[in-house]
Amino acid sequence: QLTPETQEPLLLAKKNGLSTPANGTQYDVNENYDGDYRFAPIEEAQVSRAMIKRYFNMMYERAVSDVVIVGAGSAGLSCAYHLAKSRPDLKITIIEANVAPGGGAWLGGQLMTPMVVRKPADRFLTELGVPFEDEGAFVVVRHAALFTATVLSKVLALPNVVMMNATAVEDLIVREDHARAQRVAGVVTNWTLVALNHDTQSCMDPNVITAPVVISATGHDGPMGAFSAKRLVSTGLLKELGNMRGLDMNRAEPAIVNGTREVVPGLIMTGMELSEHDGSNRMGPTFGAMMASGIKAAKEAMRIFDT
Ligand code: AHZ
Repeated sequence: QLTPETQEPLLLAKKNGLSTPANGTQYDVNENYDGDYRFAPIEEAQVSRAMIKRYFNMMYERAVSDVVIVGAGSAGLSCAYHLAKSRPDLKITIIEANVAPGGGAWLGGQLMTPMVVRKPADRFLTELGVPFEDEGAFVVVRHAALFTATVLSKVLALPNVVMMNATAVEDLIVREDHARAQRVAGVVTNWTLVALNHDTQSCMDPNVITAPVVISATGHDGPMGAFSAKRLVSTGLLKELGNMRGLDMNRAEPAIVNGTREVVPGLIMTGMELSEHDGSNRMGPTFGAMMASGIKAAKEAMRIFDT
């Protein structure tokens, strides 16, 4: 049956002397690489609508989410994987400012490819099926991108997860609960290209997504990093930033994992953003704490939903 959507391209095609077969038609296709490769025909507008319909339906549906994860670096993605697998009933929406998700986890340290993961966080690699070399106290993944690409592909394949990349969280929704206490109740988003241009254009208002749980995983301070930690200070919900301290792998990794928590009602913080919030050390190029902190953040979110 022709819907207006399928009918219109047909009319258009006829007018232009082209013929676009309706859905269900047997197409004259040919997967022949010797000079006769033939694609099924298409109207350009069908491509636009195939994307627009799905993307805007997704935005419509996810305007009310159960969990928003801000930032798809190693901590945010580890969190998303554990949470989405453990709670398939939760609508998990990931907002990533960059076009490419993955944060700093496409490389190890100093732009070198191997990724070091201290034990026992290697168990997460085993769960994902990422191969590694065992060096005793730690393991090494041949290429950091092998971890990032694997966790990213597994997260995106989960039916309860959606990701909007090239989209920045530029504010938090902060409401008063019955006891007049402040709680984070969602995020304010904009296309990143817009978020970066508020000083050059007037009135480019954002969009909102409400969620009872927001998990912030925006990394340490940088052009966009430590977003929620900094916003908590400017909204008066946090007195001051702790500021990330110098490198000490042995202190930094357990501090990040054990410090992963709901820092303000409705807002869980994970990964290196916590070092800015709490004033803990950085660990440099060891990624076990990012994975374990992400998993802990997922457990914190489940605890909130269970109480
Ligand atoms: O683009 C950012 C990145 O992908 C994204 N992000 C930041 N601000 C955002 C915003 N809205 C949406 N306002 C935003 N997305 O957050 C992601 C952060 O990833 P990351 O790799 O920077 O942080 P992480 O905590 O997952 O991993 C940190 C890895 C580090 S840093 C470090 C050190 O400096 O010593 N050591 C390790 C292991």
